[in-house]
Amino acid sequence: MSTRYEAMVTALREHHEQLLRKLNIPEEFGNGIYTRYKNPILTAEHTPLEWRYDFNEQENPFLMQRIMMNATFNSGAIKWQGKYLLVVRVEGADRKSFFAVAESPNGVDNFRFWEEPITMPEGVIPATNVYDMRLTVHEDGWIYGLFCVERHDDNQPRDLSAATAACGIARTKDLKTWYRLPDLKSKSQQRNVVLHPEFVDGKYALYTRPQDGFIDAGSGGGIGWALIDDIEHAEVKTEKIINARHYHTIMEVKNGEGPHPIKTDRGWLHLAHGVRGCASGLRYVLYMYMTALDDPTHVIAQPGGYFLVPQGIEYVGDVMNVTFANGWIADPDGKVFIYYASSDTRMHVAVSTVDRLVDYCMNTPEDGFTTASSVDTIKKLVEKNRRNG
Ligand code: M1P
Repeated sequence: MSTRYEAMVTALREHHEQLLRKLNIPEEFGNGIYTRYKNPILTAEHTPLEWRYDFNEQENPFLMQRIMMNATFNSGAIKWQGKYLLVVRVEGADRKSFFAVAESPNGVDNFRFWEEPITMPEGVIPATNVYDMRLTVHEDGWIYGLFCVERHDDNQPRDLSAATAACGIARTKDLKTWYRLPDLKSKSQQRNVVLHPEFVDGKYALYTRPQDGFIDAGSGGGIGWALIDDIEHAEVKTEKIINARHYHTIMEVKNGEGPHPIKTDRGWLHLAHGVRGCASGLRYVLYMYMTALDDPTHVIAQPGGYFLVPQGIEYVGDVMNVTFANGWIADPDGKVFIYYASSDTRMHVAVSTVDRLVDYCMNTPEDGFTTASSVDTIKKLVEKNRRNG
């Protein structure tokens, strides 16, 4: 290698290393519910240089990127052997998404990708694109990854953007070798399907999101629930809506379960996304709800409005005005790391605790669905504060 080339490579590696080692700082003066961290935890620039550059001077004399990366977003999360792991949706410049593991020692910075992306075995019908994995350590002993598999809709051969969405299912013991199971059978298209961590009535339980088309949730109604007899041939036979959409709310157009819910003494804590339309397009925000411990389909708390929305630079990206979460980690000490993506471009973290999130769910007023009701709720709080001096 020439001295000139060696200097170029060294500069590139140093620059990359600086980015990977950058410490993250909590933001001050938050909302008391969670603390956001200032820097994105993963961007396309965090992906390994070996995925992007050919370091052979003869074959790549200009030290060009041979394969460009576009985004790192919508990541599943798991605490694994003491490390905070994300199974990241990495998207290349060719628009194909793939899964890759990134790990951090503390959950807020120093995330590093494992050497190679995950090789996900193909299903019976190979997919064009796969994304948005939800990880579940199930009581059957496997770690499951449920994700969206996208294929061209061959019923519309002349429309090159017509697609179908279904739920892909894979399982692993070490996050390295994955075993693919048949895709979830369902009468409707499905995205945002999540495996509940426990058996319910002796069956596997899924949070579903029935949808009319690839984009359109339409008559689907909201987040559904289905019990599955056999995870190796999973089929939605009956489905009930457990978290419905409403007119003039943050989830008027669509919603979808985020990661699997966290079990607490007071019930299951759920994180989800809600979508509404506005003049600039769709707005994706995060919201929470809780369900009963003995019946994960029974909603016991539903704070009104959003929980987390894009702020500042988070508004900007490939798909503007989007926050999306499909991974969180609850530590044994009660700390909760909420991993969210902004605008289909980069990953962030916000930190809270189980106690704070339960308090948020139990004590945030519900949406009364009208202006009059919202004003009434505010006035009640003002009056309460007046009485308390
Ligand atoms: O572009 C925003 C999100 O759109 C889809 O989510 P949903 O199915 O709820 O509309 C997904 O493609 C998701 O990956 C993406 O972040």
